[in-house]
Amino acid sequence: MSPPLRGALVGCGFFAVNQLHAWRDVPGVEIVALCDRDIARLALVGDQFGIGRRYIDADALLADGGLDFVDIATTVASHRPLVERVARHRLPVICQKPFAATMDDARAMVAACADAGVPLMVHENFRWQSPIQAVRAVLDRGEIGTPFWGRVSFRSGYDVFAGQPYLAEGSRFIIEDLGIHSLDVARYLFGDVSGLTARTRRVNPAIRGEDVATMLLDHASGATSVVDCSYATTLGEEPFPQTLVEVDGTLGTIRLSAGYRLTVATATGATETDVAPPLLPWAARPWHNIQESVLAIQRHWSECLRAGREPQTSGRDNLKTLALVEAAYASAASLQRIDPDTL
Ligand code: NAD
Ligand code: 89V
Repeated sequence: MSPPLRGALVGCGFFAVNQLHAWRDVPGVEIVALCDRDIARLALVGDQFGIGRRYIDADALLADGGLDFVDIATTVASHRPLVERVARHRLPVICQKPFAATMDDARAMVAACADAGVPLMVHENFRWQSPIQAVRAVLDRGEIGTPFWGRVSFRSGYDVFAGQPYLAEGSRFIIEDLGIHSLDVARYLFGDVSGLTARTRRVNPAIRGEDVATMLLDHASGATSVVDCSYATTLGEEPFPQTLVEVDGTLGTIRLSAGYRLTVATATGATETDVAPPLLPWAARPWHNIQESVLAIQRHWSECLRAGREPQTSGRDNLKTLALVEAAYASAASLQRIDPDTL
């Protein structure tokens, strides 16, 4: 059996705890070191997971070596300096979403890792949620023929600011933080995008950025999709953090509805399946859907690293998702349709 892959995790905040739990469940991977500039957070998380090698500075972590990859779970402002530093040490690297605040920063990180000859994966996990995988499996089996229309929808009134207070502070909010996942799911299900039109609104007066976005995507395949997201939507039953999906194809339809119900309808009838994600032992509702996808993407990373394969959401691939985020903001500002390839 090959020796375990030794990883270091940089950024021990709110979400990193999920990543650390998930790494414990990925066979052949061991997180051997932690880094956070907040010494109290470093101690808390280090003690929780029994990880002794602890650093407040990523340079010191990298200088000490003994690593096979680095997993960056900090917020966006630190992504470029950290990824570039890891690339200088010629180590494979994972970077949380949003990959970058600008396309220039994202391209620079992709180039740094390519020049160093190391793999780079963006932790874009929503496509790895088992209900989304179930939708993709129906498409791949050709059951509904060729998709010509779709909708990827995330509408909620959940208080995300309690766990992630920084989300209330930026001039950009829902597209950059959550819509980025929905746009990636739309790419995953319907393919790359040739044009995007968006409208945004801020409903919650206590935050700076937009909390509602509606986007119309022209896919290169000829399909059209609507990607809509809101954190200003009060519903009878709070669906957070479910992504709902509708697909109309030439031979039938798919509906991924609230409560993780998947309905596939064709000329021969309709079937309804429960595609609820499992509740992992360390997971907690309602986050278990996201938590399971963290395990799935990290398992994918370890398999790709060992096999020398490019991960699905490599830095190179994620440039296309990030371009949709930029296109959405540009379209909302100009009220024009934007071709993401021009950004
Ligand atoms: P957080 O603020 O709770 O944690 C970030 C941690 O990184 C903090 O402890 C901070 O001290 C540390 N840090 C920042 N810069 C550093 C640096 N240069 N060196 C060392 N430590 C540094 O943030 P969070 O809510 O955990 O979010 C982290 C990232 O995860 C964000 O990019 C967020 O968008 C993303 N996120 C992803 C998902 C998902 O499903 N993929 C869900 C939630 C958050
Ligand atoms: O998944 C995320 O990126 C989170 C949340 C679901 C709260 O938007 O920030």
